[in-house]
Amino acid sequence: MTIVITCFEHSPDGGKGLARDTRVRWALEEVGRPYEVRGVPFPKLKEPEHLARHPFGQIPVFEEDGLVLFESGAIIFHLADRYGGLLPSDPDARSRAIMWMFAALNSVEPSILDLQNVKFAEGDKPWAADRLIVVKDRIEQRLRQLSARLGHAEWLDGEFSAGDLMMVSVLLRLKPSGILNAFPTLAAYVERGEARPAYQRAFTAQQSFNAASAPA
Ligand SMILES: N[C@@H](CCC(=O)N[C@@H](CS)C(=O)NCC(=O)O)C(=O)O
Repeated sequence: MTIVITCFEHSPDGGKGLARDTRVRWALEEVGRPYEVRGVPFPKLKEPEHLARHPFGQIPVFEEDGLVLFESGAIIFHLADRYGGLLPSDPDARSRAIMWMFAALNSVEPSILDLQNVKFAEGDKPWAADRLIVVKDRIEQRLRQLSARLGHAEWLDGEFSAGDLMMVSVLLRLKPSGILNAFPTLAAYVERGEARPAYQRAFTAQQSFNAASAPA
């Protein structure tokens, strides 16, 4: 059964690993499943062929043996649930790892996305500078709370889990802003995630894919 993931034909970040296919590639590498990649050009994202796979016309999409999944959280949970290795066997620890996946996606990622929106999509609005201050405050508050919880631990709850994979992936999106530098505990946590061989393979794969499909 071949796994196929769909990503941007040319990622807007040019292969810096910030598009959400990287987290799916990382999870696939962690659980040891080979996969193929379908690149979709930006204009085709909102066309019927892609919308049949992803109702919001986005990436990533995951396909395996007739199963089609969108939403990076759902895809990574599916991989962790089906293939093992990313969720603890102890039921309570498993629930906590899933809790951290939700925390990353629902309580940490939204303000990070707001930062990208206010910088790039809304930068020309008259209120952009004020909004930037509010959004940065919100991010920093979350990072202070997360940093306090992580403390000196290596990972969020014992062994590395899908919760860490998701949290590190979300925090990585802050890298270009430099905000993480003020949170050394979290910066070191992100570095531990990036140092994992599975992450390295995923990063290199998305980078090579982007290099190969870059316009001449
Ligand atoms: N909640 C979704 C968000 C998906 C998403 O925003 N994907 C971006 C790329 S990382 C995208 O496709 N953007 C293009 C668009 O929205 O048109 C997930 O986690 O998979």
